[in-house]
Amino acid sequence: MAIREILTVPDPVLKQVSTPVEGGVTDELRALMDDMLETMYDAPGIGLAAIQIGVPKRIIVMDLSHSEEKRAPKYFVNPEILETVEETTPYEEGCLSIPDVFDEVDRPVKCLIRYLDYDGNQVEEWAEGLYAVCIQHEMDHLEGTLFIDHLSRLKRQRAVEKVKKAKRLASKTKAA
Ligand code: GNR
Ligand code: NI
Repeated sequence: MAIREILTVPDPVLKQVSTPVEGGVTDELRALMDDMLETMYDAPGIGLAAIQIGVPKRIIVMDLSHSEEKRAPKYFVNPEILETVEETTPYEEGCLSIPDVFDEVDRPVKCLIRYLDYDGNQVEEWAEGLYAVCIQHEMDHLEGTLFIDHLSRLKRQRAVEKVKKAKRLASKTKAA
């Protein structure tokens, strides 16, 4: 397993639409998912889409357990949202690709999802609560959409400038 670099805005790779995995869940794909999970835990975050480490494939990992002792990793290959309910609710979101930026996004409170799991079995289930928020955030990544794309243009520009500035400062510190 290996920790990979997480891409941050304004990296254009994050805008790419990811393509479906073909040929099912292979050992090679599981190795990639293991790396994604390790990268996510290290960050730390509760979800990660493959595009965030520069791999434009429709793969997501997640762990909502918030506990290092009782880890509960979830893996999603070729996930689809089949249905959403009409009711929406705001949740304060963050993103590992937009460090230190948080804002409220309105999303449907429940969604029905279908995906292949780590063993390649097809799963269909309703997601709700934080699970629903996170899977919709990650599914957006597969379409090249970030949570700041749901905000006003001003807020989006401010967010990108904040990350750019932090990167400039970090590179200066390293050079000095
Ligand atoms: O770690 C993360 N936390 C989070 C909080 C609220 C809503 C969504 C998320 S996902 C994020 C990790 C990430 O960037 N996944 O793409
Ligand atoms: Ni994200």
